[in-house]
Amino acid sequence: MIKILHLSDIHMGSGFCHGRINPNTGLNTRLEDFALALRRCVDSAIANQVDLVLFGGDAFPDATPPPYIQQAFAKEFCRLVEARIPTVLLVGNHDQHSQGVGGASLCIYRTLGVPGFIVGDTLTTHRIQTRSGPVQVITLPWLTRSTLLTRADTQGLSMGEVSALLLDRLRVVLEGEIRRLDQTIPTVLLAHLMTDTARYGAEQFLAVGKGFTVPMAILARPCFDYIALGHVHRYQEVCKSPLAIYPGSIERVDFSEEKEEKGYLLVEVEKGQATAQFCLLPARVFQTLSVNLTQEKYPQTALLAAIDREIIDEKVVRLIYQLRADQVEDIDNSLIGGALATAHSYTIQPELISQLSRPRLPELGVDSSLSPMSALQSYLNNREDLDAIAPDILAAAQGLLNQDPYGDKAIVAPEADALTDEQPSELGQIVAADNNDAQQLRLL
Ligand SMILES: [Mn+2]
Repeated sequence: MIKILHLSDIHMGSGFCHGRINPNTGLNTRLEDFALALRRCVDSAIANQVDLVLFGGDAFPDATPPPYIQQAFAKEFCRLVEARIPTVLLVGNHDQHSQGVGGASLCIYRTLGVPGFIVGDTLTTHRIQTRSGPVQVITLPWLTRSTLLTRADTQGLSMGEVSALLLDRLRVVLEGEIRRLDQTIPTVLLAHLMTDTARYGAEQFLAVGKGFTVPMAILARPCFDYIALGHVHRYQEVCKSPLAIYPGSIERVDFSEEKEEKGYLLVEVEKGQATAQFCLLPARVFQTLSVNLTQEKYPQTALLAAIDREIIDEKVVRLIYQLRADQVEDIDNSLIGGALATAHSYTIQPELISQLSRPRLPELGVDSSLSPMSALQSYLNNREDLDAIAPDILAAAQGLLNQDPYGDKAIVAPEADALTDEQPSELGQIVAADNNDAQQLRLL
């Protein structure tokens, strides 16, 4: 029996906007939170004397993290070298350069020849000798067009056709790996991907429009004893036989993960079966406070009372309150900030509610089967104030829709956190003037 610690989606260096500078270290507190979460995973691997650590990809927010963030990551993983625990680092979409091959930020471990460390940046089988015997790990990094296809293969094909071709190639290459497996020893597939059986999570929201999903049916082969997944940030089991699990991220990357539990997996694998135990990590708590003040006679008092009812100490707090235009003068922002001072960090988002707010456009209803472009056209037909820039908006939207998700230029809103965090998409910026409408568009 092989004992494995499986973790994923570390995203070290993300979400600095939710932290502050620690005066004792000069570091952003969110970097310290993420490093602590990783330290707890490594502590557990050592304390439980696991035979193998599998990391499911997305080490950093991008392929070129600054050295001090690389260092925070390496400092924890290197303890596994000292403990002589073999480790596989899989390359996720955040670890890849948008062009070229390979995991830029993780390849340093191969270059340095770190003993026991394997970097999974190609679809390959690794035979690993552990204290409890041999195990085979097939690494399947985030697939891009250039991983399995040549430029000539995809000439003139639509996005959908490229995805279908990529899946066909995946089937063939995976089959090749499977035929070469040693049937007598435990086998794990370690993959960074979106699968069709995954439920809603931050990365799936990001995946809208990117759309490359690998059907579980391709992966769920009886020769695999366990499928260790990465990419989706919410912990979930996506297949029972063979057992396939996303452990999720180890810390909350943004507010879309507010209600998710964070942790890692301890897995026991032997030929023909696997069992997994989810181990909770005490991640930083995120909390949204929503307060509607539009009916309040004393909005400031009501807002302070609403904050006072909550325990916000050491949490990342997002205060969203609605008020009428004539109430704006009643709110003293410094008092609100004072009331939130015990939070780890906070943001305040006032939302002005117009008393003359227009009803939603019936043609943009939720059942609508409109294409994104005709939905945008309907929206613009009802916004005379945007007439002058309507052609530009339509052209920009068409440009976004034409972007090839596997191509070199696919930089626009590649991830969900890009949409919800600091970098709004171009479309987001154009419609951001009217928040309700922006949300309506995004739902399309
Ligand atoms: Mn990912």
